[in-house]
Amino acid sequence: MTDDGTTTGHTTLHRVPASGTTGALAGTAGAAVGLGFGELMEGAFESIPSLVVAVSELLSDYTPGDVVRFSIANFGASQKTLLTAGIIFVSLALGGALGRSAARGRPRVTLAGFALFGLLGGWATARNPISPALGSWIVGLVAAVLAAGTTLLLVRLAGRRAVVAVSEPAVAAGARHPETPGRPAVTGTTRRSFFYAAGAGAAALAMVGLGRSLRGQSAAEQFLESNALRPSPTTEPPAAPASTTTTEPQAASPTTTSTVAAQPAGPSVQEQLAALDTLDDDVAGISSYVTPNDGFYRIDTAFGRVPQVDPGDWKLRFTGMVDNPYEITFDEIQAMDLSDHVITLSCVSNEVGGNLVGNAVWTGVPLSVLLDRAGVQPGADQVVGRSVDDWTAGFPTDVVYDGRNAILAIGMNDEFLPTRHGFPARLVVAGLYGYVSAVKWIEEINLTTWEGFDGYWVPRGWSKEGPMKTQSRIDVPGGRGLVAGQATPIAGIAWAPTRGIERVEVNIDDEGWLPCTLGEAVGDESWVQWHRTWTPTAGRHRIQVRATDGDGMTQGEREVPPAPNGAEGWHTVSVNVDG
Ligand SMILES: Nc1nc2c(c(=O)[nH]1)N[C@H]1C(S)=C(S)[C@@H](COP(=O)(O)O)O[C@H]1N2
Ligand SMILES: [Mo]
Repeated sequence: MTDDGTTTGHTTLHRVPASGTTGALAGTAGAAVGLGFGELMEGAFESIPSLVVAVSELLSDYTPGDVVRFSIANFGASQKTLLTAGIIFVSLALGGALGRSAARGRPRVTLAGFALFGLLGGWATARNPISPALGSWIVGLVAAVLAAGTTLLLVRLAGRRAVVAVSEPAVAAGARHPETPGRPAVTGTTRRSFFYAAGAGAAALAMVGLGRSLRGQSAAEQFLESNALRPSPTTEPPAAPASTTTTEPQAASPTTTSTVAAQPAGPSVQEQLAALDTLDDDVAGISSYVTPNDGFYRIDTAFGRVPQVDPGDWKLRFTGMVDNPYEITFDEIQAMDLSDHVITLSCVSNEVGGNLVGNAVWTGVPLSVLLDRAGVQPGADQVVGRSVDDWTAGFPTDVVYDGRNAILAIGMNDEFLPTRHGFPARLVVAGLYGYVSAVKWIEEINLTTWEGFDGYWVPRGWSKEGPMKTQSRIDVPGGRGLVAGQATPIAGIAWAPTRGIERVEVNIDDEGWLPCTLGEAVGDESWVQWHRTWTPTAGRHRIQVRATDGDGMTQGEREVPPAPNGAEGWHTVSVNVDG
């Protein structure tokens, strides 16, 4: 009793072990401090991902194929947010359980638990291909020490400050944990330990905030801020008077042969786009012909901050079954002959009617030119791209040489690639889903055999080959605001790279397929906009769309889910028309 209580008059200030609730509170706060430390380190060191992010990546990597296959998208934004939130929640809850153990007099369980946490965090961080191994382990272990230390300290503080009025006889009788007299004091203790835990929680949040503020601009962001893909038009010298002018009115259509005849090379993609008769201004609510970078869908396995690649250090290596393995720098690529291509990119996870699709002007170098320089050996029938974050995708070598655009892109819609879309360089292969081709933040192109390697999503249940299926989507009408007797557009987009779209039809209330008007498009690798005017009657209506590709194949009615090789079916919308 001597070190547990001091006698003051008729009562004893008695030390009571922290209650379970208090312990849980302490453990939760401890876990928060550990996680907060991870955020602080992420901000302080560019190559260290946050612990939460690292564990998210770990879990997503080891998610069994079946789970991933039937999940909505291969790591779209909402799935990532859910997983990250789940990890934070579970960490705090487990921290709470470990705190409870400490309060129940089993601090070793607490220590062991947090040590396991630290090992998991250290491992998750160390296995990230861009983080230093030793630093990662240190971060994990220090986080564990801080978490365990905070928990034990809070539990101890709660216990020591428990002021329990105990009558002398009760103490004399050996009542260590007096029940009835203890109640009011214990309530005070809980309040106080809540106060301490809140303090630790605030410290955790402060570390998160400090980490965020330390997180400076990456070299990639600095480069993007001060460099432009093309000199801005105002800095260009005035155009020299040419014998053939490309601005005469009859040259407005990109398909007129006179333009091509006047310029042997043909109009540039920029010129074609400027002259293109899109539906952008004609139909309210239709997807713009070119998807702006800000609005372009993003799919990848990167959690937290996307890979930040310093273009000054970066190299792309050509390896494997090639005669001349070589590497190329960002400057060297920029000095090459860059060309523009309008290519629609879609995710295999795109549901019928979904928005994991975009159309952009990609600027880059043909992959064939780069591979020829490496000298592809006979039998090397697979091209595998690998990113700085160790994501991979493979496709047949043939597609590089079959006439479609398969490019190493450094530009997207007249800008350098945004970091989210793969800065400094990525692959874009027309007609293939992103998961088998469109490697962002690429650092290696490896030539191998078809059997020699499976890209990231293949062992996770997605098809090895991913040719894009024909899809069409209704953008408008969206649902409400329609008035009977008032003409309204039915409009959207359709795509079938590299076959192109020949025809789009809509079917209203099963009354038969009606042809739609197509907007102009730059080539068959791009989507087309389509529309048709409709004057509805009052009531509920169902609209369906189907497209026919350049090979004359029409989308079928049968519904197929995205896994394992792309969704099929007619996009259908139902609308209510007011009388
Ligand atoms: N490094 C890397 N590249 C990647 C992915 C990835 O997870 N990591 N996902 C691919 C998938 S599944 C798609 S659909 C496209 C999406 O490209 P976007 O985000 O630029 O639209 O990127 C591809 N490239
Ligand atoms: Mo994808």
